[in-house]
Amino acid sequence: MSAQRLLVDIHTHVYLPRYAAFLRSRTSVPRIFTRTSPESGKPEERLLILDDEPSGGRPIGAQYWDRDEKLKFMDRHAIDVSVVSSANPWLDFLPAQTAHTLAGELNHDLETYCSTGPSLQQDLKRLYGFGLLPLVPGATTESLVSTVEQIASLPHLKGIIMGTRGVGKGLDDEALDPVWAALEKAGLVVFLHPHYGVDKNAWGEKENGHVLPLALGFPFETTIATTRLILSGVLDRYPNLRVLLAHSGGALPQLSSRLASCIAHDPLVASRLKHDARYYLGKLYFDAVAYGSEELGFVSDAIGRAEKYANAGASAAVSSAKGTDGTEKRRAGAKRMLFGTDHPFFPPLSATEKWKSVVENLEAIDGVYGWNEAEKGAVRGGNALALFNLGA
Ligand code: 5CU
Repeated sequence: MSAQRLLVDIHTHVYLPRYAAFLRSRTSVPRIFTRTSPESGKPEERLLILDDEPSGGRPIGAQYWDRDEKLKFMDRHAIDVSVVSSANPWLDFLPAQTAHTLAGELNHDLETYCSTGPSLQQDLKRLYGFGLLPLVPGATTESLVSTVEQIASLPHLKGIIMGTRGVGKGLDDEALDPVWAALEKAGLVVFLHPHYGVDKNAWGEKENGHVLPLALGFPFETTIATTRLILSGVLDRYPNLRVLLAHSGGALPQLSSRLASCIAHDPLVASRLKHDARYYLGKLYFDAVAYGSEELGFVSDAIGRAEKYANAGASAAVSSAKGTDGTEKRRAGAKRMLFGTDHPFFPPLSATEKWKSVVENLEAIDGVYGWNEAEKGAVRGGNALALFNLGA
């Protein structure tokens, strides 16, 4: 099949068997525990990962760890290639030495998961992966950098997935500079993914299940973490660092002009950045896990206009676009957007042939006004092949 027609899922998770076993050994969140099902009276496993999740947790099964289940899901949705990442909360909750050891083991496990899996064609496997770094308070630079080097040496691992806490002080912590430098040098893609959300009781008290934390809390967390990354100048210091944002960058595209304006009015940061804040959106990559065509179109607009803010200092006014009409910007922005599913999260509530979450994300790509077949194909798979340097 022509590379341009491949469907590549870059947002798809696993709890590797070693990690799932580790969660089973725990008595506090995050954990997997067994209870007697109130419906069937039989034993069933449950997953508890989010703070404040109801104590019964949620169902968990083989689709979270079994590679055959991942491949079946891919086949059912005509997904050719998946770049698989460990699901949250990664190693965040562990002491530094345990996190270091487990990261090394899980990276090897993921390499085996991918390398011993099927191939699509001679030079292209069906599975690639994002490794894990021991990003926890107390992690040494040596531990982090040596794990970057380990991942870089594993041929099927193409990046790392990380949360928003860094080593406890967020992503604008200078202690991470050697890590950004090592990732940039190794050419590994950083997949930035949320876990903590925002306070469940913010502005109200009614119980809404997982809706507020997942629909808003997760993307708001990504928005803040990425903004901190931008404000701290990381993207200026490491211009070749490739960062992929989960859930289409949350609210960052929508808020980026407001961000630029606030920077321009604040002496603390006005002279710190080389560019207007909007420029940095054009340095980032965004998954297309937004479930709506209008949202994808808007995100691509915000990415596609970034170039016009190049070299405009944070406080400089930018008055005119550089000769692109709206559709051209939208099409340019599509080069940095990549299809994803969030599997095995968001399973359908009742049996269906295809998962609504997948169908919606594909339909969203298909329906973006102004994207032609080239852009749609690129978002479905071509951009991923280029970003991760997959295939011929
Ligand atoms: O449903 C959820 O909690 C999640 C999660 O934890 N991580 C994720 O990537 N998607 C959904």
